[in-house]
Amino acid sequence: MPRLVAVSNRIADPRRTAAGGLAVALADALSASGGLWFGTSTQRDDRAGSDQGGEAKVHLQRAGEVTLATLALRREDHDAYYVGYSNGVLWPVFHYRLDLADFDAGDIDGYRRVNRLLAHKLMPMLRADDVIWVHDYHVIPLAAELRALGSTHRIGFFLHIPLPPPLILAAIPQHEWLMRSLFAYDLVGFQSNTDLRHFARYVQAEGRAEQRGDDLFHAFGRSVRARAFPIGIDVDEFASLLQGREAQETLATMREQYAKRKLLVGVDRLDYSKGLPQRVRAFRRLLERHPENRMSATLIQVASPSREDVDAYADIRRELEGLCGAINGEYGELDWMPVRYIHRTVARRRLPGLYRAARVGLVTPLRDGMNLVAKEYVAAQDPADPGVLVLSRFAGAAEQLGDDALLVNPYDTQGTADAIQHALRMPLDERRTRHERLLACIREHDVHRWHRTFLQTLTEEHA
Ligand code: ADQ
Repeated sequence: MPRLVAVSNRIADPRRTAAGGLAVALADALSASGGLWFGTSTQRDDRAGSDQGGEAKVHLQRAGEVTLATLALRREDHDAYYVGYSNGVLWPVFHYRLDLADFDAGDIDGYRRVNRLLAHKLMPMLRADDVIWVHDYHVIPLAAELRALGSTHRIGFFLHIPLPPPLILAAIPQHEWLMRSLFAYDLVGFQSNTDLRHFARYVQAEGRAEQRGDDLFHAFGRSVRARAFPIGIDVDEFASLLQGREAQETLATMREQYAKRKLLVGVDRLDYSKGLPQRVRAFRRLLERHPENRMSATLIQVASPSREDVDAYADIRRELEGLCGAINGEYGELDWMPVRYIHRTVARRRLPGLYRAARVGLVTPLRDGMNLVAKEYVAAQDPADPGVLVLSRFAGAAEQLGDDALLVNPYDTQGTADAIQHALRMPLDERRTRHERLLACIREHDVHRWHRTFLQTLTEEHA
């Protein structure tokens, strides 16, 4: 079996359960074949050269069968590549938020420079038959940089976030260069069929690509295979976390504290793509229009701090805090607060207990590549008395779970409030039937299948 080399902006120790979605998924794939995981470090090193690498040294660490390799960037490079271009341009535009993008001409140079640097540092660590799997929007041009250094490896790319329609993508001044970079890969994977269709439309219109067969695109003198590979979770790992001490403690505490209430839960990174203010407004509308929920329905919203060095994130935090304070002020009683807002990361071992205690799981992003919280919520429910998933139609997960979750348009406050009311009132039989189908779906499309099918398709290319 060839060695797997995974590349992503951040890496994590696969032996720790603290890590979230991507980390869990990659750890699983890497431990199957043994491998190398390469990314940038959280440390800054101002002596490190840029571009070709200068003095910068890769730090190596063993973690079981996996070698973790990290590179410290200069502050200036990190700011341009990560804060500036990746999170100031690509993240908002790929989530359809042109209004939040900051097209600072300088940042693209830093983005290119860091990708070139990563390629220069990775190249000497590669063996001839390695298979390389590159992850996410921070490192789109990595394969092109590796090819420029002579790499003939099989290289695949997976985009964890959505790909917007061509006219939105075209707002990025360097859109053509970015999309052309994808043709340096052998296989490009998207979360959903919607994203794949956007890719096909873009390359046909802007790159005059020819589509050969279902998933083979030819443009810019190269061919690339593109497909949807919806990411999943490790359902059994999640179920075993639920049996653990921390999850059981959390479940018991929640049940005791909220014995007479109905809990709704939201768990997100504090990000403007997650639709948090819209969610809280819908909850407020629920209390306003359906007053029987007062003194009962209680929303626990956990929002972990994220990218606090990007301005738009400070704005969303202020807005959310203001809304939660207002709703508690308006509807709260001495013995009941409608919203508990927690600006923190909950330990992964506790999460299943929190999900299980909640009658309704609220996953209402304005746009999301997939959204693993939706799947985790389903995995944590008691099949005999399960909660109901209220899911945004704009999450990638809606393509798979849309028939049995209650789908909402998060911009529609009244519609979302009505769906929450429906969820709170749903009879047991219907909850069971819906949950059974949702669970079967997330089991079938779990994380093992995700990496197995991606890597099989990538290696078949050259068989
Ligand atoms: P994210 O935007 O981070 O991921 P998501 O898919 O929801 O979103 O995954 C988040 C992970 O972090 C989940 O495992 C969740 O349990 C955990 N998490 C989130 N908030 C937390 C909190 N407050 N406390 C503790 N844990 C928390 C990106 C894309 C998604 C895509 C994933 C995987 O934006 O669309 O589904 O990658 O491809």
